[in-house]
Amino acid sequence: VAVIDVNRPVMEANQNLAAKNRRRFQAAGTKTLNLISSPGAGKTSLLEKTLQRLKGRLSCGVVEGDIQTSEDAERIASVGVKAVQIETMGACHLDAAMIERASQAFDLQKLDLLIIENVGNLVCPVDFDLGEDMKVAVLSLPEGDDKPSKYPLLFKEAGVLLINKIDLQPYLEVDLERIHKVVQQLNPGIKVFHTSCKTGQGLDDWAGWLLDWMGT
Ligand SMILES: Nc1nc2c(ncn2[C@@H]2O[C@H](COP(=O)(O)OP(=O)(O)OP(=O)(O)O)[C@@H](O)[C@H]2O)c(=O)[nH]1
Ligand SMILES: [Mg+2]
Repeated sequence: VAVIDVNRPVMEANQNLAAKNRRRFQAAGTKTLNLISSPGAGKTSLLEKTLQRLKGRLSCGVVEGDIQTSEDAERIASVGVKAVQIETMGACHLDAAMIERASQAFDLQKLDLLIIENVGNLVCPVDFDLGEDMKVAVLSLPEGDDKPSKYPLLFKEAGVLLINKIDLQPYLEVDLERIHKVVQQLNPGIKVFHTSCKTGQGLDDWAGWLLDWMGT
């Protein structure tokens, strides 16, 4: 019996386009991040806070991915950073072709850092390389301490994990030690920050680490 893997051609095409994006970004000297989390973990909030801290240090641009609406791009624009919205109209992740198109809106030669906020989803976005330099995972405390073991791939592939909404810890029965233990097992090299967009905890440390990573 011949079994046809219908996923393979799609993934190969994406991989080729991602490689093309990566070459274009590298040639222009633009570093890229792919921000991934469940819906509502705080990606856009973290972006707003991070971009405020990078102001005057780096020239940044943002690509926003959502199933519908341009609300997130408007939030980013209101902190004074150019943002392009992709509405996937049902697709649960961004792909390299979408990024190729959206990134045409930027003059990459003048851009130090392009941050891509993926569609809120802990699973599908991880499978689609966009041509980024690094994946940044966000896990918010209310999601529970079992998420890294139940959805391991993102935590394996990310260079950084932001454990967000840390201000809610007193109200939740979440075992933070368990999150750290599982994440370390999955990915010993990962850098982890505790962050809160409410209290500001961890945001200076994260932004400082990012500036170091950028080589500034
Ligand atoms: N208490 C608390 N609330 C937060 C924090 N960060 C974000 N929020 C709230 O969480 C909600 C979702 O935040 P967003 O930044 O929109 O989350 P997102 O991951 O961008 O959401 P999608 O783009 O829809 O996937 C908002 O009501 C934020 O105000 C935090 O650190 N602490
Ligand atoms: Mg968002």
